[in-house]
Amino acid sequence: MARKKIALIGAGNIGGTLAHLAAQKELGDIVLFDVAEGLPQGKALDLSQCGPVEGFDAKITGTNDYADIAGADVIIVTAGVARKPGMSRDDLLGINLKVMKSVGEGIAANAPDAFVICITNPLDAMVWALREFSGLPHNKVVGMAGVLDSARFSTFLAWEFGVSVRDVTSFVLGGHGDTMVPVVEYSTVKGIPVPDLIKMGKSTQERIDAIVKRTANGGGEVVSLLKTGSAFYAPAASAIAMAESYLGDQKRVLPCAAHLEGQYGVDNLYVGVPVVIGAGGVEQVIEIELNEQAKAGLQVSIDAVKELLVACKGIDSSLA
Ligand code: A3D
Repeated sequence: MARKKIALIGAGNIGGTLAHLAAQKELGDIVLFDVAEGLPQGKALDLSQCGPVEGFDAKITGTNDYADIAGADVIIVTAGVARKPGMSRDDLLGINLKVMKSVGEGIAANAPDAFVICITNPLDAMVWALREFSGLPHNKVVGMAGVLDSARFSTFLAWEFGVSVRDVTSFVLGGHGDTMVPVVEYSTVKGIPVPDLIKMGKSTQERIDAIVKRTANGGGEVVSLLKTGSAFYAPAASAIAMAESYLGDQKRVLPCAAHLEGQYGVDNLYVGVPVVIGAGGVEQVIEIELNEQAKAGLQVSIDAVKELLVACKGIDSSLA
């Protein structure tokens, strides 16, 4: 069987970490693409030299030419500018929209059969624009945010309850941003819902509320500590989980920014919801029942995403 090909568009902090993880897991051969000359080539050379030490077989190349992504099975997009302290994800909109245009065109011309995972912020708008610019089927273009946001939520819950992260399951819905909706009712420790754990005296509503708030500000907390960029280890690990589910037809249930066509009362918008990822790309969107508070939270989130799309259409008339 031919080796799979993973193309990484953007060879910055997340791109480099993605390449390392994909090589360690031997997901396939890896092409790192970036507009910066020398950056993808240098990282590819450095990472190739991890191979003999770590014992992985993966060909890693760096390029500034879209022709080299031809035939990619999975493409993960991190191209663009990351947040600096004091900058909101939405400030990035204008800059990264232009980047999505060039990336979308590069993918359409060279790898139209790929499964594309977008990470570039503001996520819900950029994944929508990337799909528009690339013209790929909606089920083959998806945004990474929910896996990361729920990983943050799960981490804090595991710390709170003093249990292994392996036994924590959590769900975060909605847009990636301050309006995300961590759903406490569907978050469990080994199947025991968090509200039941509160009743059992294992935590308090106030402490869980603080964790929900910390989760929604999870990206900002890392940005303010790093000062020179945004999180990259956990974002890369999250996108790799999505890529593995596609490549291995694992049919994992993962919260992702997926294209909604009527589900959750939303049409033609990318919003974070639980989906099944398998060989067919996004194979199912799972519509879970939400309580009134979560519904209202999701609506705020949807409205924020809608506003971003209006702004995108204002910047690039081809999207209108
Ligand atoms: P960074 O290390 O700056 O890497 C971005 C790379 O993109 C740089 O190497 C640039 O040279 C390159 N680039 C810029 N323009 C282009 C272009 N037109 N074509 C190809 N490459 C280009 O950033 P990063 O890796 O830390 O973050 C990448 C993106 O992910 C940013 O937009 C972040 O805001 C976003 N991000 C999203 C999440 C989510 O959960 C959604 C989390 C963390 C970061």
